[in-house]
Amino acid sequence: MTSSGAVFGRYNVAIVRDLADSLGEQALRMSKEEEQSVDMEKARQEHKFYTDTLRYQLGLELKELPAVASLPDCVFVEDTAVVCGDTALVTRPGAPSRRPEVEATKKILKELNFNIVEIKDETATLDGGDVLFTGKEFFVGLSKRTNQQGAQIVADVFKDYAVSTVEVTGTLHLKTYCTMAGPGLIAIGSSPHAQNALKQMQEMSEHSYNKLTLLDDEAANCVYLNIPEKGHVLLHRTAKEFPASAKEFEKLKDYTLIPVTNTELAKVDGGLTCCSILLNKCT
Ligand code: M3B
Repeated sequence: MTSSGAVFGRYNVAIVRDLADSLGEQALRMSKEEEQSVDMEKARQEHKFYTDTLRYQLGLELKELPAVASLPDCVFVEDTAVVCGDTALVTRPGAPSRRPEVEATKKILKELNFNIVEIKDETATLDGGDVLFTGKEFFVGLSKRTNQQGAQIVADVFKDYAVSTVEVTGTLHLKTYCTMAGPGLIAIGSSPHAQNALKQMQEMSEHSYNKLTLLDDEAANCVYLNIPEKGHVLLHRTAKEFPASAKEFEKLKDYTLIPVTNTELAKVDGGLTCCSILLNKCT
């Protein structure tokens, strides 16, 4: 468990995973209708910028897992584990095709000496993209991918924290339109679906949060880190992709803002948080 003095967003290790060549053709997509084809070369460039940023600009040690062709969604490691303090809960993804993805994550987390908890309950489903840790408590989205039993396991494992559930509508995962943009600062999209999720969280919480409302739901999926010597750092979607939301980010004081383009993985419902599991490894 995190000691109470832990700095929110302080990470020194990131687990990431290569893109599978099969992603473009086979990755799961929420809406099959307006199917846009993924430019795989561009997707790789964008992913490289993301991992280079974590490694070279922010100084994290990267643990890079190889892709597996039979796992088209494997780049989205966030969904495979929930890590808090020295405990790692390996998930049971809601999409059966994604379940084998957790093996590689489990192995690396074991090597990193985390206490591993696995889900034995075969009725439980849990995707990491539905688990929001605010620093003070957890919110777990009940979605197409995560169910009540899955949320209950989060509560059983991370006993030091309150765990509340949120009905997720209109999208795949809770974190599609809601993440932490800083200590006590919730980034939230402005769609009725996102606002409804926020309302549920506020009603259930004993804590009060500040909020950063973004015009575009997708822009609310951002990655906050607190890096020694740098302080607040935020990876967020670019002004080219979401101009109005980028203007909001630019108002944040005392932040190192890093715009990150994510046009290609977005076509298969991937956001910025999806592509890493951030860890604080005390050695
Ligand atoms: C997305 C998986 C896409 C699979 C992540 C959270 C927020 C914007 N085709 N997984 N964790 N979703 O995304």
